[in-house]
Order: sequence, then structure tokens, then C-alpha cells
Amino acid sequence: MYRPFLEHLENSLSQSFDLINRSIPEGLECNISERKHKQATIQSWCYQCDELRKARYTYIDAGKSAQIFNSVIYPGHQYDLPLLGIDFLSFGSVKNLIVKDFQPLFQDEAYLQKYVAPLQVLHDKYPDLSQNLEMRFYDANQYFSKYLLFARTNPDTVKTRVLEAFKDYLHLYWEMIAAAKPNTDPAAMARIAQAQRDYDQYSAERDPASGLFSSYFGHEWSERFLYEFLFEDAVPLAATASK
Ligand code: BLA
Repeated sequence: MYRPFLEHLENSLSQSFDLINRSIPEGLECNISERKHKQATIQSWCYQCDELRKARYTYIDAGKSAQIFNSVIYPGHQYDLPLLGIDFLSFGSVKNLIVKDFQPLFQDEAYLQKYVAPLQVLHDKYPDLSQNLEMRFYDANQYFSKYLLFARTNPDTVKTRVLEAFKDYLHLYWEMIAAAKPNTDPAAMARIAQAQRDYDQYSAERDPASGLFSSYFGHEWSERFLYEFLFEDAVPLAATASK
């Protein structure tokens, strides 16, 4: 269901940047579940280039029961840009949840004016895809912008409106990166590194996907996938407690 999105992201990334592969820890790149009623494959890709420290995306194909496309793009620490976050989920074609946002690292007015305000035109273009749904797992005021796409929709809309919106958001994000001025001052870069680490920690702790991964691929694999790949700069809670 979301393959065209994955292909578009892939093509668009490779046309816009000089990508090199970024390694994915052993065993996490791909997994296949043969569990009864839980057959699924999960596959991930990860790249880097001068502008992007980490561009990862994952596809889960569990046939009719689940189709999921998830991605986060982390600019290099010389850029204070928001991260690009994508989470598209379909369960049995009936529950289709799409989330896409420029995820702000900071929430001060100047930052939002610079990096979130430009999203308003797209937000206004797709009012049907920003439905003001309530968040149960995340705090909408942290790492989300007020112009996120967040909707429950249907397969026909996914193929048309959602794909169109996806392309527009991606295009604007590439434009923002192209226009950004790198700041290589060590203190500035350390501040961004910390903000991106905080994002990983927050996301790893809140991620509603961990139960889903466990149900297909087991708890141990699921924890490794979260802490060694998806949010590799996060420290598992048990590890912090024992320090
Ligand atoms: C919700 N995301 C969800 C849910 C799942 C995932 C299972 C709950 C759906 C539900 O039953 O309501 C799945 N999350 C994943 C998967 C991965 C993941 C498969 O990280 C990794 C491969 N989530 C993100 C990113 C954004 C995001 C980058 O990973 C930002 C755009 C948003 N996901 C997001 C939001 C919700 C969600 C806002 C709704 C959560 C809520 O209600 O608080």
C-alpha cells in the first residue's frame, strides 16, 4: 500500500543527495516472521551524506493485516533544522493512519517562525489530512509542529491526496535543507547533537510500535531494533537506572 511512497522517497533522496550507505546493525536490516497468523517481513534502509547524518526508512509488510511505512531523516549536526518524520500505517485496510511532519527540535518562537511557518501553505492545501486528532502516546507540543499531516483516511485517499501531500512535504523539506546555512561552531553543533539525542530518547520511550514489533519478531529483537537502529542514540531505561 505504501510502496509508491517508499519508491518516491528513495528516488527523491538519491536525486537530491550524494548518498552513501550507512550500516544497519547485524540482524536488524531485515526480519521475517513465520508465526501463525503473524506472517510479516520488515526491511530497513539507511543512508548518509554531507547534509544528512541519518536517513532511515522501514517497511513492514504483513499482507492484508498490516502495511507500515516509517521514516526519520536527521540532518547533520551543523543544521538546526527539524527532523522529517513519517509514519503511515494501515491495519486490514480499515484503519489507515498517516502522520507526516517537520519535527521541531525546539519550540521557541524564532525557531517555529523560521522552520514551521513555511509549512502552513501545505497544511492549508490539505485540510482534509490535518484532522486535529488527539495523541495518546506522544505529546503534541513536543517534537511536533502545528502543521503536521495527521489523519485517519482510506486506501483511495492514500493513493491520491496522501501521495500528493507526501511529495509536497518532501519537496519543501529538501528546499529548506538547500537553503540552510551550516553552522560548524562546536558549541552550536553540540547543542544540536544533544537535541537530536533527546528526540531519540523521547521517541524510543514513547514509541507505540514496540508491542507491534514484539508480536511479530519477539521482545529481544524488538528492543534491539528500537535502541540499536531506529533510535540508536537513546539509552534503554534499564541501562540508565543501573548507571
Ligand atoms: C502512532 N505509530 C503509531 C502507532 C504505531 C506506530 C503502531 C499506533 C497506532 C494506533 O494503534 O493508533 C508504528 N512507529 C511505528 C513504527 C515505527 C515507529 C512501525 O517508530 C518504526 C518503524 N511516529 C514516528 C514518526 C512520527 C510518528 C517518525 O515514528 C512522526 C511523524 C508519529 N505515530 C505518530 C503519531 C502517532 C503514531 C503522532 C499517533 C500516536 C498517538 O496517538 O499519540
